[in-house]
Amino acid sequence: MGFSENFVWGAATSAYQIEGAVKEEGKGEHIWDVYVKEPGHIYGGHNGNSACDHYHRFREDVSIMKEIGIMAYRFSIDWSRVLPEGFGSVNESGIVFYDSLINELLKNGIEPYITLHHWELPYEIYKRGGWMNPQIVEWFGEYARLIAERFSDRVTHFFTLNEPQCFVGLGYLTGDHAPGIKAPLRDTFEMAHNALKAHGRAVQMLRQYGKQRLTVGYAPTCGMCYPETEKAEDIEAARQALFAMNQDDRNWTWNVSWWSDPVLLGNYPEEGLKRYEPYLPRITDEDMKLIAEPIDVYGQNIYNGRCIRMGRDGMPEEVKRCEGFPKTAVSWPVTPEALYWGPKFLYERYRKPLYITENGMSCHDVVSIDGKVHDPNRTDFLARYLKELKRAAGEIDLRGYFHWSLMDNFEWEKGYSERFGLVYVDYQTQKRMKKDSAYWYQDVIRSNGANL
Ligand code: GCO
Repeated sequence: MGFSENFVWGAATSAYQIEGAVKEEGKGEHIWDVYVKEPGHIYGGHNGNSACDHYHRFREDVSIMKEIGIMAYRFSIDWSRVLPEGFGSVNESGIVFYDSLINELLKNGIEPYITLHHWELPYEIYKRGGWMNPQIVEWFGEYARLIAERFSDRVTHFFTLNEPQCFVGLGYLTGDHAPGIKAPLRDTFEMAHNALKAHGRAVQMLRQYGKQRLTVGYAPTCGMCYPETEKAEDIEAARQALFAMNQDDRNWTWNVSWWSDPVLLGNYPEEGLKRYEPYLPRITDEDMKLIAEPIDVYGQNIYNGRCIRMGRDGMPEEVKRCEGFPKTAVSWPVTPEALYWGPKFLYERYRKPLYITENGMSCHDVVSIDGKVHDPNRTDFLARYLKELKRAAGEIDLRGYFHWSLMDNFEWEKGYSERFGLVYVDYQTQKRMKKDSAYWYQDVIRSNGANL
């Protein structure tokens, strides 16, 4: 077995992390444009004002994708670039940019996959309560309608939300991301509920205003789990741990089922409804029907996972990592098993065709004395992870894999200190350079993973 013959090999980015041009041609402000201005929020005082200057260099970036053989490109639309206030008047220059990007991709035989929201919340909507304001459901729906009306004649793949766990959890629980608020738990559940309703409303509007049959998905992330051994009890322990609620309420957003059961099964998990009862908003049957608007595919961003075994007490327990456990430059653990067990567990529960919408790692990439960027850690990481994914591909309906990221970019609160790209970016000159891993990935794509 192996990857299906029409398996999609792609790469992913997001608007604020690569575009730059934050004040150009009518773009409105979003919460990250504001958040980066405050000292102390971003490593080194970095910001996305120029980023990778993709707004002006997108044609060059598309040609690099073509050279690598990338089949699909997952990018996000900056909501405030096309709707500066978040609603109301359209910024036609913003539309022209995404129009040109889509046309360039199609001209080069690369399939566009649009993410509607990758954390770029318009500041005018934030000022009106943002995710706390139930009106955001309609505002997000109207935004989705605009995108469907303008681009669905050429784009048929859409993901609604990227990682609500992050934009709610890091934005409003820990405050490590924009807008940097430590909100009351009660508020974060209200925001989460509104975000899920907004997802459902966007699905409705994409269906209603789509110019053709669209494939609509959703791209959450999670704290993945994998079993210490392949003994049945350890596998069951890992499955239970993956879909259980987080034991620390102040980190509640890092679970899968609270964010995906409503979308794919039509209900919040019972365990959460009990545990979080003191913090829950009013939840109606109508809300749950909207959230569960049928989607076609499920995305998941998987970077690593926790190792779980069944404890003597019959409860799942996490296995402590040994000293010197492999980790990436950003100190994330290297756990290839997560890319077999994650897809397997998720497909078992949701029975929905799956994309890995993000996976990759950060390295201390530099231009070597020979003028090349050698990143053996990344090719080793990818060889291990994709081998595990290939095993999953033989067992579930696995549609595609988007490497995070196409190119080095603005890594949120870490600024430009972390490099995740297949393509090296010199931020002073904006020169791009394919790393060794880009050539390796090219062979994976050409052989459809036969070389793994
Ligand atoms: C995320 C975001 C990406 C990150 C990437 C590396 O998953 O956090 O979708 O924007 O840059 O994951 O952290």
